[in-house]
Amino acid sequence: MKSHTFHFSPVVYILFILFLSNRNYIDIISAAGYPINVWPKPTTFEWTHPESVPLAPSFTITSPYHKYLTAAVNRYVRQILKEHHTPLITPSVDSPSTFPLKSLRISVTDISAPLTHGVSESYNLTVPGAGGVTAVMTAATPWAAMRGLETFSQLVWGNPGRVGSGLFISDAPLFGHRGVLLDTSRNFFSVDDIMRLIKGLSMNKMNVFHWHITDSHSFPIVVPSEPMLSEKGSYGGGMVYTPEDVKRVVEFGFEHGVRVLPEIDMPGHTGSWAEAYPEIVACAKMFWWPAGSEWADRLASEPGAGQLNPLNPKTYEVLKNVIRDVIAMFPEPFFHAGADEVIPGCWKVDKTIQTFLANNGTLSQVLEIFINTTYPYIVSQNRTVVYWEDVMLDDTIKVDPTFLPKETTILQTWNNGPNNTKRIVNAGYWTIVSSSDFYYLDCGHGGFVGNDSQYAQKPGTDQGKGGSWCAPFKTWQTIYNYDITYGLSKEQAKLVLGGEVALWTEQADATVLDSRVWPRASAMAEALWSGNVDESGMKRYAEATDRLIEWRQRMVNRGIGAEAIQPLWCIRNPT
Ligand code: CP6
Repeated sequence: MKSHTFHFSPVVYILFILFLSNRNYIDIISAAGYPINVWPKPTTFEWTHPESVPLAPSFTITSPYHKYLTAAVNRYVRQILKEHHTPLITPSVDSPSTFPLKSLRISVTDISAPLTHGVSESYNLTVPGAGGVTAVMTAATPWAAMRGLETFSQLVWGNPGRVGSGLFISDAPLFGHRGVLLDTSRNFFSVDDIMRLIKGLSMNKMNVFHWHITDSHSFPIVVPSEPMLSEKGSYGGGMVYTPEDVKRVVEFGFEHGVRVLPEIDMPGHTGSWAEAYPEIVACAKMFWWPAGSEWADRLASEPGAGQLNPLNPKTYEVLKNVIRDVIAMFPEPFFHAGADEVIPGCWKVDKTIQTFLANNGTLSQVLEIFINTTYPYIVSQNRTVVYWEDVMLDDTIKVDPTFLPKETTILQTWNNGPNNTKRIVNAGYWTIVSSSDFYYLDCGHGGFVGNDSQYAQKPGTDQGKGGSWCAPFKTWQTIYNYDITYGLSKEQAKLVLGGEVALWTEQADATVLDSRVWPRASAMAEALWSGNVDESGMKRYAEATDRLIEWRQRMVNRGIGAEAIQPLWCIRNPT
């Protein structure tokens, strides 16, 4: 016995060392251009002996029945069998095995977990080595199983299909909120465009579609009890979302594990409401950017932006109908009520507000009246309220924090990078990070927005300089490298729910939707899923580059028009 022990110990020891050192094997082979990629990179990916097995033509996936998971399973089986993804580099690691993988068996711990913030997305996936016939996934929830299905689908390539085998993946996200904002007011997007966006989100294991539905430019959602708003305030020509359209989007979201979080921006950014109700909107249709005005350089390019008048009771008649109807259309537990960029200049031109101010009222009080009337109404319908940070941080008009109970308020940050994130969590609020210096996707190459006569009146604007109103363009590396908890303590970082990249659409419509969003949103998707640093704390985007090129290729093949980020030469000549 003793000699046996003596013989085995070094072997076990060496195996253990090999096991430890091989934990990062995927990095090594990936750096060498190994073509099986998973994006976002799983937290743990053990693949000590990279090999592959054929995928049986009769390949099936089994899971417990669940309205949405079962739909996802059926979709993934079809996709996996027909995708035939051709990697940019032919697989160099393969096993001669002809024993096919026949099935993937999914078990779910909590089948009734609802799709909400913080629901577990954690899953384990084992694909057996050659000779095994069944891959096994254990998922915490149906939504976690959808993440695992996506991972499995990315392990398959070729025609006939092969699947990476002899591997174990244990995976869960760092942040629970990983989203994309799309503005459907500045330009209209069809339901098909939106569903394609949601499809892309789920491919990237993102879980929130933040739908910035309304703004000053158009009011595209049909609110059943206030039909005039979209009748008069939409762009017309069928550019509206009916309740049936919304339902299709919401259901599509569930089938993809993506929450659809609606935003009705208020009280600012409401010029479009004035088409139906001019009396509830202050400064509507006022020409924007009058030379020297105090709001001249403040805002995103706007028509008469307009702000709801908090002192007019009629405002709340309309608002309550809108809030109630929209909440009824979106089962999502968060409701985004905007509150960004409320500016003094607009309210100050309104007669009733002028009187209020003349009687020692303040603009902050005007906003407080608004928040105090709408916020409890939203909360009474079981919604957590999301506001833009401006509501509490704005220099000119902000509310006292007592108007914003911490339990039911999330502040979405977009200014001043890590500084404002810190201010928000220091004040004890949850936050979603959409820092405009890192996460705004909208800056394309379209120059300034607006017509020449506006610019002629805007002091200091010189179109001849050829700049862009929102430069610079954010590269995928800028997005990938951003650390949304930068400078926060561990305790403070817990208040950071996650992040959203944002596509404001003054200069984007369906023709560029995919390429503006992808693959840059993929960069955030990975950073918020498994981080942007390797085990030694180094930023890993050099390693990520090859994987992202391959991933972008797969997205393109799946019908997402993701932008090219490198000439093919680079992946054919890996460094
Ligand atoms: N619209 C609304 C916008 C923006 C915001 N809110 C915006 C501001 C600055 C830039 C891009 C977009 N267009 N409603 C800010 C939250 Cl650079």
